[in-house]
Amino acid sequence: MKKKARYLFPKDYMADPSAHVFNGKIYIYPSHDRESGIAENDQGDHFDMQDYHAFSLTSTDAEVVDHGKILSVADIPWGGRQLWDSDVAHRDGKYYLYFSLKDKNDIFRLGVAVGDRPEGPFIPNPDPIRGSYSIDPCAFEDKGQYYLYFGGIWGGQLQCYRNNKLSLPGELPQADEPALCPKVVRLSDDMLQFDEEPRDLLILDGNGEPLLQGDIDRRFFEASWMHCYQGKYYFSYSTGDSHLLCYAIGDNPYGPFTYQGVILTPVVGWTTHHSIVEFESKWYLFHHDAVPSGGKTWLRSMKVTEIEYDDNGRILTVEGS
Ligand code: FUB
Repeated sequence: MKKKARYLFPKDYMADPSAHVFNGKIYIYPSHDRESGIAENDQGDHFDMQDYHAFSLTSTDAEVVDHGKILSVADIPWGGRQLWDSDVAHRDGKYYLYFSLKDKNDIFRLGVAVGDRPEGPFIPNPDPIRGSYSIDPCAFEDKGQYYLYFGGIWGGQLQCYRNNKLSLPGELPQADEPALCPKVVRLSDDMLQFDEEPRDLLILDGNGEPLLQGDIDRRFFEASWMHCYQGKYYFSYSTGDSHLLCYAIGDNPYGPFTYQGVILTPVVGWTTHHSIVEFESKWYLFHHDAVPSGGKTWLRSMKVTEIEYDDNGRILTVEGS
């Protein structure tokens, strides 16, 4: 029988958990929530995080090891404020931590920091990734090539870009127009830059039409994740203001992807965010909610629960708490 979802680190507030299996252990790279006293607004100023910790565990039941601080805003030469979601990739013995951070002009960029071990420490590059923007990088390896998926609307600033160029004042499409797409880009062999212009990742409905901006229960908002299951590519994401984690399936890392359904119904708190990883032949959803903080949306706690697929490869919906 499937076990109940488990809070992973009750001692502190950690959100947006990106989980990977490195050297036979699960490593988790979350955002480190804190009480900053900044009032809540639609730009997300209250998510004012300043550092990251790395965590590991030998099984989903095992004790969670906190490896301590692996990167701080203060270490990042171009950094301004708000260390949001991050992710880590492993290539040729090095670990690459990709992160979202506002620069000194309050523009979100993606940065990269390099370490020799999965638990860090990570040394940041002196500049953000050239041509990067918005938030929520997800690193994904496929047949020896590495890709980043990214983007987030509202406070994540994706609406301020068209064709990868800043386009102010940054309006969302109308409700009956195609939704803003998440982005996908191949990384350079040294893992430090984009190797091409970021591309739109199209999410289609069952009729092959792009999801519309007004389709708030299905269109992309933020929190990209990619995993493969039985040869298919599963792109999953948050719908933000309708508080769902959804997924779409494609045949290759660039897509297009066809919308399939809900992975996780709304949790306590405004944001919902996740990663999906296979460990010892079971599949797990790492996510967060704001139950332990009494619903404070900016103080979230990371959790893990097992997920299952049906015979057609559809993910069985998990009820959020
Ligand atoms: O944690 C800050 C932001 O909240 C993340 O970058 C978003 O995905 C949302 O979870």
